[in-house]
Amino acid sequence: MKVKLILPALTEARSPNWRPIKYSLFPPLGLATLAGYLREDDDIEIQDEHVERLNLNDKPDLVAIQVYITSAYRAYEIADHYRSKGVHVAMGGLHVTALPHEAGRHADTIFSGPGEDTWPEFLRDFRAGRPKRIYQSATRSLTGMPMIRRDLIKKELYLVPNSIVVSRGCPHHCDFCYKDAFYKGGKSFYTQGIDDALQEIQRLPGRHLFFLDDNLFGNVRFASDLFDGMRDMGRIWQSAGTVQSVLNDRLLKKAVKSGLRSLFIGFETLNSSNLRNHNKYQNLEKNYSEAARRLHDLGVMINGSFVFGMDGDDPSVFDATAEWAVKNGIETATFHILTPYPGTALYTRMAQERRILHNNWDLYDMRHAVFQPGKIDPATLERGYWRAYKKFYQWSSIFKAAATKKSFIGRLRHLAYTGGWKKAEPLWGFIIRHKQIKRMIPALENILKGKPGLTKNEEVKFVQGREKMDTPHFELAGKGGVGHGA
Ligand code: B12
Ligand code: SF4
Repeated sequence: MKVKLILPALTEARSPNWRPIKYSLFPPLGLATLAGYLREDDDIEIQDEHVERLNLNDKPDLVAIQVYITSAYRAYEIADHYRSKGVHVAMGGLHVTALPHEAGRHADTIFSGPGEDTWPEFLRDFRAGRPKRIYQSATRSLTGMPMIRRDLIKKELYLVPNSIVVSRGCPHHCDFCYKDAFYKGGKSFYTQGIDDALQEIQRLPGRHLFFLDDNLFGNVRFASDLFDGMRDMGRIWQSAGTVQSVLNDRLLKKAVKSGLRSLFIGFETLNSSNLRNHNKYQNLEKNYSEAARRLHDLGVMINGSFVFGMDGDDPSVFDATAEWAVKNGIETATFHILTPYPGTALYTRMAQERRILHNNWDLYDMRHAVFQPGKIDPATLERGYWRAYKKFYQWSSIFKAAATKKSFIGRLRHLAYTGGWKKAEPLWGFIIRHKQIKRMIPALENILKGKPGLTKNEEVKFVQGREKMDTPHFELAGKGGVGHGA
């Protein structure tokens, strides 16, 4: 059977002349996971429009499309194209789960929720010639999953080919998060077996890993066993976590010993009434500065995530947030405009209050105000969002933030990382266009590596681990890299 798996891109990532580096970071892990359920003799192709031009002239037996909100219209265009040729089109992912009726108009089969239970069931039905219209995920488990078909990924097109997820979902319930809507009807937080997770890690070449888990630290026991198991692997890794998880000193130290070097943290807002309004109770009364300090003391860089436009925000929020991030030596910041994704509690509330401005999904990209904010008007919100970025990434701020680092090497690392990341977009564009991205991996990996802030004893052990890692086995594979998620 000939099967084509497609990850469509949003408009800005399709331009042959200009693609922001963030679209060349991660391969389509979800589709490679689904490919694992196909047979060895199936003819499978994965195409990711973020990094390659799609070939739409073929006629496979089955096309499966992953749909995010910002690529929904493009996904529908591709689906309509294949259906007009008589190809069976299956669609799934976050946006399909949120709006099954909308997606259903463009597909023969739609999937709600994660695909590990429904996709194999569909494949059996499809091969037997009786595929259903809708498959709803209910049984959630990562046990006994087939191997992810990483061999189908064009690794040379990505800066972070070693992305990995060892859990799904998160134990929290922030009202703006896609999570509760996506996992409705079953478990909303579950992990792989620890041995399976460690084996998956061991199979990955190179030294650098990026865990894309929503909250890698969400199950303390699992995380603790995972970090123990990774301790002597000599890896360098990045992931996402909460402020709460960082304040768990023991777990954090274990993470650092196992190679944590950069963490994406959902600070979201410095205003506690905002936290309450959005169900982000896990951040309440947590000392953000203390969390940042602990990470920096241990040599871990921070990508701080902040959301603008919550009801408690007034026009001072943009400067105040950027200044806080600089003062606390945050290396990279990701600012977002609050975006009510359909299916979330936030969307329902905003719709009831008649505050949704439009449903043009292209603009639901966290850079546009698509709802009426409380104390600011939408235009001010958008302008303030860009101003915060400008303020945070101007050289004077970068130097100021770097100056908070205790050692000279720490300051240098900050400058190299932040400067290289945001100030070099044109260079990244050139590198992507000339398909040279994998040449950048070792340089970036070196910056990321840094020096963990451990005690003398801990450091001796760490260096021993690193020496083990610097064997030809790892160097030959030579993959790895650096980067941050959405
Ligand atoms: C990595 C990542 C990216 C990467 C790359 C995406 C990629 N290559 O897949 C980059 C940096 C490019 C990116 C960009 C953006 N991202 Co992003 N990203 C993620 C992240 C962190 C991980 C995705 C992942 O790999 N998950 C692990 C795999 C195993 O799961 P999966 O992909 O969901 O696939 C499973 C199911 O969805 C399902 N499934 C999916 N497709 C299909 C199809 C069929 C037929 C079937 C049966 C099943 C099925 O089965 C799979 C196995 O269970 C998620 C958060 C998250 N945890 O998912 C955010 C997330 C997907 N991103 C998000 C957003 C908003 C964006 C941006 C708009 C941000 C921005 N302002 O630029 C852009 C635009 C993306 C686009 N193209 O439209 C939102 C999506 C919201 C929504 N409702 O769609 C998320 C959920 C983050 C969040 N919490 O808000 N992102
Ligand atoms: S902590 Fe993060 S992943 Fe978990 S529900 Fe909140 S926003 Fe979503």
